[in-house]
Amino acid sequence: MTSTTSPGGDGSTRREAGRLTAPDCLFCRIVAGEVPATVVAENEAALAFRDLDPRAPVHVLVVPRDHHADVVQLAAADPALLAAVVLLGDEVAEQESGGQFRLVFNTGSEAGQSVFHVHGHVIGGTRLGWSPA
Ligand code: DGP
Repeated sequence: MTSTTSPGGDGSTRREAGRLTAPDCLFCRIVAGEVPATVVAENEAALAFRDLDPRAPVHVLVVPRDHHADVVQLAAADPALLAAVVLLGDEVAEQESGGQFRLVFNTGSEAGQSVFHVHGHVIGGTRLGWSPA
């Protein structure tokens, strides 16, 4: 069943088959299997797949299956889902990076966010320097 309510508080979201989705959202399309991605871990709530443009030996994106534009909107709307995203990131890091990792949520275009479906960058597999700029 499809409804046009916007329980995420974002006028562009829709609930489809029990999931919050947004039209034309790239990561919603990856979650739906419409756009291919290399999935490395998943559960009921979230999906982890390799970044197309890796910046480190381990660079995986963790996303909630539901559409929320950024990490602040996700934290406000569904804190348990944010925790599920973080824990899936930890699972990926345990598999691929000895359990040590950086988790980055770019928030806003000035901060480097280019896809407005919240995603954490799980970065690791090497000793990381600190160079946010
Ligand atoms: P951000 O700039 O923080 O919004 O990160 C978006 C990331 O998404 C960026 O590192 C590249 C990645 N990306 C963009 N398009 C695709 C895609 O189609 N597939 C995959 N796997 N990653 C993508």
